[in-house]
Amino acid sequence: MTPITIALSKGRIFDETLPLLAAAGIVPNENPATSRKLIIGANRPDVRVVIVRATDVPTYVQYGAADIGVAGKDVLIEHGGEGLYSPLDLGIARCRMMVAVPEGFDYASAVRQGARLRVASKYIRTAREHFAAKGVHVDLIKLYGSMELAPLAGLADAIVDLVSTGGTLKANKLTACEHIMDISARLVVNQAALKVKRQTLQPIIDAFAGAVEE
Ligand code: PRT
Ligand code: MG
Repeated sequence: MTPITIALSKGRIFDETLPLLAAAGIVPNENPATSRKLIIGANRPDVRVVIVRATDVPTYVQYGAADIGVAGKDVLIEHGGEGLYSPLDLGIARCRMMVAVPEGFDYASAVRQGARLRVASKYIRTAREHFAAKGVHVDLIKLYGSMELAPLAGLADAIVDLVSTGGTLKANKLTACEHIMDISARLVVNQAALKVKRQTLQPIIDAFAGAVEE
């Protein structure tokens, strides 16, 4: 039996991947939400799950420290996808990448007037491509979290962030003014592992694909 390693982040990615794993006959022994373990065994002795930060999933898979993983499209775009095969949109952890500004800020007219906007985001690559395609002049400021604070504290005019219910924007008196893209999580596979461990990996990929289609 070839052992395989699956990289997941705790929280919504882990929770929403559980039914897909179950379809492949894989049941993790513990939930990282309650366990502090970073390596979790499963009902199948040949399978282990490593718990990493969401942004680190593509890196673990790229270098072969994990054979497969689940990562948001947002994370994959910022990573660049080198060495990764990404065969499946899993349709989980859905949200939208949006531009947001303080309530009352007239984004459309600022853009029309060719104003240079300061935009804070964790998603610099996505933001750069979006504004370049629209011909909007921006200075991008890299943040690692709590983007919603940036306009309130005077750090930026706008943010690029993920929006799900819209509750976080609302609570901070921000409003979404532009849709950049829909986001969902993808299966990522190490390209070399797919060749060497195909007998073990392909049935898992197929089971995920079947579960997604339902
Ligand atoms: O939380 P941590 O800093 O450890 O890492 P992370 O935020 O990268 O991980 P996690 O588990 O929060 O997100 C993992 C993946 O879930 C992301 O890469 C996205 O692909 C996806 N996802 C889906 C989301 C959301 N929905 C989401 N709503 N990721 C983050 N959010 C955040 C958003 O950034 C904002 O702060 O939730 C807030 C907005 O939510 P609403 O419901 O108030 O609009
Ligand atoms: Mg988070």
